[in-house]
Amino acid sequence: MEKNTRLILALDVLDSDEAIRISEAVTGHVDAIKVGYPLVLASGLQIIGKLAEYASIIADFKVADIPNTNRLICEQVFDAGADAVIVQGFTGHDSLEICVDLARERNKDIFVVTEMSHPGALDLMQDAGEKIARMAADQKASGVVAPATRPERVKEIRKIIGNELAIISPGVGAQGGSAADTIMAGTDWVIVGRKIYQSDDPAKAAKDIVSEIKDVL
Ligand code: BMP
Repeated sequence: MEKNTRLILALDVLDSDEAIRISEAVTGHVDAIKVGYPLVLASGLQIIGKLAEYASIIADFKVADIPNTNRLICEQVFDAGADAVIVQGFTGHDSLEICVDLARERNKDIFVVTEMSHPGALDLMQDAGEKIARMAADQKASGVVAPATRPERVKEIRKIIGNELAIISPGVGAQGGSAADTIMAGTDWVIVGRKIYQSDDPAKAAKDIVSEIKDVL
């Protein structure tokens, strides 16, 4: 994934025509499009290949199973045309390792969820987040997912993983996080969904976020 705009669109719409229309509109303003369960369950796995014409595709399936099942899932998703898969880290080193090995074989990326961006992540996940970040670094994953709603946690996670791994951060806009603050805290890409795809002018919404990012670089 090329680091140009430092913006990833989270495309959680349900209709494939709408997904294609928005993807076309934001081409050049985003470095990747994150596609997850809402769109894939509503419109089929083949949507990944269609959207890959517009940007790199990060498949957000938060894969969280035993190693063999994780491998089967990642194979399907890479075969469908995704450039990267998001996996959970809390399942442990072996479940992660099999995904990272497969991605390496295929020249693809794995991003590992550390601590999530919603308030409930503080109940259980935050305690494990730093350990998961360390594990992702040990296993040489491509990067981690860390919350834009808590830039101070992005800073902590950056200290743990160093500069070899990327950080991608959801939680900007609808969840209250700021793109500029998250970039300044050390994230590589911010992930933005509703603020872009619910806008009357998704291209302008994306452009505005990119200029906010450029202002602090
Ligand atoms: P929005 O900007 O509309 O809040 O979308 C954020 C996107 O990032 C959603 O697809 C959500 O599932 C995802 N996400 C998140 O919000 N927080 C996390 O910790 C991890 C995520 O993948």
